[in-house]
Amino acid sequence: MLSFEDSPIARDGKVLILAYDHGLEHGPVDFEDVPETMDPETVWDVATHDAVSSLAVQKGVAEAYYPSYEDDVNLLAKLNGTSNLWMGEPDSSVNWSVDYAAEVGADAIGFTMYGGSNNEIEMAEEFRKAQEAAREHDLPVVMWSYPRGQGLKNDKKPGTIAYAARQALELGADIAKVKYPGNPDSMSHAVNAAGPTKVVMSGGSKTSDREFLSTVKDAIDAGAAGLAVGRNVWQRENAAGFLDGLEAVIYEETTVDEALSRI
Ligand code: FBP
Repeated sequence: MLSFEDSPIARDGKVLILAYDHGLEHGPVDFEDVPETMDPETVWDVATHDAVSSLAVQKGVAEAYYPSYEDDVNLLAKLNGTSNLWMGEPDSSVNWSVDYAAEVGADAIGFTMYGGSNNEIEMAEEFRKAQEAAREHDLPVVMWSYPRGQGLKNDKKPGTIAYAARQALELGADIAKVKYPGNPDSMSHAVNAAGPTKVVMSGGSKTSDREFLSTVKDAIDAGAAGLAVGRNVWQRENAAGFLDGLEAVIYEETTVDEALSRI
């Protein structure tokens, strides 16, 4: 099994996953702030920044663009995903197999798990197939570990986030992508709960430069291995500059003021 440190999606033991599966998960509305981001090429170009250790996309976007970027971008194949048009209990269809993702050139796979959903059992069984196939291809496995569903009132409660991180370890993910639980102590608890599974903070909707960098800094100081972020990067006009700031906070562990000065 490939160790996390040796995997192509890690840089100095840290990760910055740029997420761009929003066209499926949320729809084109997410591209309205910076209309050029409707064109996937704009975000693939952003992903060539040194700070980005992989780009997470769905199958169609990978097929259409990865061949032109294979030398400059590490591909994280987001295997499952659902549109926002779906109104049922949280669920996610598996849209490509690990074998096919490997054929396209994936360096890692990503899989959403909605713990607590009425569909959790089926999702865990689908994850099992993907995780075991990923092991055969030596591809790291990133779980978008998002407890949600009719039984969960608050999906950012510290205990829920720690459970999400632990669920990722128990089911065999190498990296757990979790929502920030609101403070460093709770993030640290989630990191401890995940044991050898690395924990990364999920981005969320766009906030100010300082607020976002401060939260990332808190998460890193609490032991997170990095960040999986979409809107907080490519919904900024100066996405490359903001990545300079994130690079400072994540890989160099600078202060927020120093990171802000790099933007
Ligand atoms: P953001 O940083 O923009 O939140 O992206 C991370 C991500 O997990 C995406 O991969 C995904 O499309 C989106 O968030 C899902 O958001 P949610 O399900 O919370 O609406």
